[in-house]
Amino acid sequence: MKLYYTPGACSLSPHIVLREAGLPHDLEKVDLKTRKTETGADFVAVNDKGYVPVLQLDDGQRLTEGPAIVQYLADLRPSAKLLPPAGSIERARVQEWLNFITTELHKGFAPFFSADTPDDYKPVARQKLEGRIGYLDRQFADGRSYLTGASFTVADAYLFVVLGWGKHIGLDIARWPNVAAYAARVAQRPKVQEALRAEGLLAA
Ligand SMILES: N[C@@H](CCC(=O)N[C@@H](CS)C(=O)NCC(=O)O)C(=O)O
Repeated sequence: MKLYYTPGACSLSPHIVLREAGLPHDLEKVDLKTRKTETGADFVAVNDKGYVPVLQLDDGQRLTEGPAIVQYLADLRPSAKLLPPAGSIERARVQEWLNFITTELHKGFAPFFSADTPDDYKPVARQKLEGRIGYLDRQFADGRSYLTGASFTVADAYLFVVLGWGKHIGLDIARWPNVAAYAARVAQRPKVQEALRAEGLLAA
């Protein structure tokens, strides 16, 4: 399997999941500005949508959309317990979080990364995003270690990555102590550190 990724982008989520699941993989870095990969390949020919992540399977098929990729990966290695069994309410809870992260948080950050966003929309977008992070903070107030309880799941990999973008837009997550403690906890996981190092985001 090969993951097309850009350092620190949402592709870091499946990257963490690959390592947490112990799945052998290759990585190919993508420059989102030039749309070229590190081998000089045209990334748009890899994914016509033009964005990471892309998971290329050994038979050549390509899977896109982060939430779909992480569930696929977790199901390849059930023993890693990154996702409860299909059909269970626990599985639906993880999917509930994945959907929240992708629509309310990931895309909540998107206006700040786009040069086309009108300046007068930014305070509106920021207020909405801050409200969503406040909701997260209230959820973690019950002392849970991870989003759905005591176990790390694929949703935690995704949330950790998205929270890391706060620093790029002047949003200090220390304002939400439970969320900040959670992010620090995930950052300590050996496989998370391994992924960060492999993307050049943490000193070797
Ligand atoms: N719906 C996609 C969105 C992926 C996405 O937003 N990728 C960003 C990086 S975090 C990207 O590659 N953006 C470049 C672009 O859209 O041109 C998913 O959930 O995987």
